Amino acid sequence: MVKAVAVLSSNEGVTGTINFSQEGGGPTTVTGSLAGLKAGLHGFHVHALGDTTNGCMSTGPHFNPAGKEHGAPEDDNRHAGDLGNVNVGDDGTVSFTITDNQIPLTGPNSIIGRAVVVHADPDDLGKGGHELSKSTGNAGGRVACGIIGLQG
Ligand SMILES: [Cu+2]
Ligand SMILES: [Zn+2]
Repeated sequence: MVKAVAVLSSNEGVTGTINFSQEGGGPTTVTGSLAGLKAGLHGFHVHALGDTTNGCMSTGPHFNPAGKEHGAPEDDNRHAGDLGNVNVGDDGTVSFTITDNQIPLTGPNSIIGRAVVVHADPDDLGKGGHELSKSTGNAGGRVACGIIGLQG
């Protein structure tokens, strides 16, 4: 079992912790809790870089080792980092579990050292018809992010 964690930081009062675990070559389980967000859907992605020298802006684009277009987690044509949306309740919090096959914690496409990013707006999953739909899902600003690091 390989485990990893990302502690989110934010200029906008958002807090949260995201845990990752993977057994052998199986899927990765992502378990998170977030607070301080506005209610509704927020895009949630793994971005390519674990660089927060310029806050969440320097974490690069969505992690995309296969060179695909932006999509939904269940799509064949998606970035590996496309984890869809999290649905925040009226109290500004959300707890969630995601299972995904494209974000391993070991091997050449490992997400260790990359970043998780929570966005201001919903991810349209590539289907919104906006000029940004096929690259970012038009999910708006980056309100919180954290670097994915190994956990014992
Ligand atoms: Cu993102
Ligand atoms: Zn994407």
